[in-house]
Amino acid sequence: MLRKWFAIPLWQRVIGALILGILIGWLWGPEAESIKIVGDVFIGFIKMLVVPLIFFSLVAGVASIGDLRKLGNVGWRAMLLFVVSGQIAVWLGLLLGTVIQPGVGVDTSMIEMGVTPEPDNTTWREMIMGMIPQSPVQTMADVNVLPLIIFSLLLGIGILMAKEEGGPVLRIFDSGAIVMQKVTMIVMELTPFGVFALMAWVAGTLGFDALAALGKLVALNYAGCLLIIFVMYSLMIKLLAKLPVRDFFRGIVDAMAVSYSTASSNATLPVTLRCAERNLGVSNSVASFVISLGATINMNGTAMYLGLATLFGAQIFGVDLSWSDYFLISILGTLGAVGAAGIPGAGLIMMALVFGAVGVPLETIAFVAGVDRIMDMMRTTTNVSGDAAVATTVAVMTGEIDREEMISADDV
Ligand code: DAS
Repeated sequence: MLRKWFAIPLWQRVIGALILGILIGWLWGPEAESIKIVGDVFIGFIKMLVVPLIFFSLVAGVASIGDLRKLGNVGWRAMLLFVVSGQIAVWLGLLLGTVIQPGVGVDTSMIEMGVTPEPDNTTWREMIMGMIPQSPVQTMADVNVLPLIIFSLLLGIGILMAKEEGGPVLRIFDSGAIVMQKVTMIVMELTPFGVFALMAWVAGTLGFDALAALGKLVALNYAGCLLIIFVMYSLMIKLLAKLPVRDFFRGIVDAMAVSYSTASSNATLPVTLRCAERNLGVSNSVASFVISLGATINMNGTAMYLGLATLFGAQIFGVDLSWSDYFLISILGTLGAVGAAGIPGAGLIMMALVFGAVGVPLETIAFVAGVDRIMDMMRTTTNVSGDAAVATTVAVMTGEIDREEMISADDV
């Protein structure tokens, strides 16, 4: 029985759980709230992964560059493209959420509200000091993602500068990153159960309007991701890398398929690296640095989603947002995407980072968690495609690409 269960691809089990959850919830009614605990346990385990995964994968990613000079030459170009594309993505999410308003008209009075976070009124000085990892262990204990990222980046660069002496530490982080990916796979096996429980709760407690609003959110998530992939990345490849766009997408189609089915940039990493090096001719050092780092910090699909989902949460709970809130969301949405690890559900957890700053209730996370996986699949495809696009563009800019290696879209 168990063997048969695990023989079914996870994403198919999740979609089945989603449909069954909606059906049972519809039939069961408001009492379905009694199984929400199963979904909350699932979300708790995903939160458990975030800190160790960011820490190990980011340090290993930076340290894998191998040569500080290359980090400078390749690094600033990659980081610039990461930040600019991330900003465009999050504003696209804000635009879609503002124009379409997917959360308007949902009655959420039935949701038992926890403590709604007050809008964060810290001054900009406090915000800057809050990003400094003054106590790295406390930063991890508080799941304070931004100072954790800074500490991880510095540690990776320190390992680089230590050269041979840094070897033993690098090996710890390389294997730690792999171990955390395996732990992630174990936790992901809980997804069907969590999705079933959360969808039964939403369908039974909040009814059809809520399901229709979630349907709009999923549709906007896909629309935003497709725009990023086929407009933003196409322009990057055509105008900056000056390469045939069709050849680029032909080269990364395997990585897109694996990222969609696994919903994990980290799990797709080996395939993305192989596509970039074998199909696009990107050099190993540029591919390994840009794509490893990108798998952890370059997540344009997630950034777009964080902007969209924050507006969705504000709309379903009737929270008014000002223009300064929009700018705060754009900054935190980009940084939240930087902090999100390349694991399934990372975007779901990063929502808490953004919601808290603008006073959107965290209950939104449980509300959308049931459909998160089908959105995450598309977000991850967008993230991975972005890693490959930036790696290819930077490789062309730094002369680290062998165009002879590049396969043509006309190849069978
Ligand atoms: N699943 C994440 C990734 O691997 C993206 C997300 O959760 O938004 O890129």
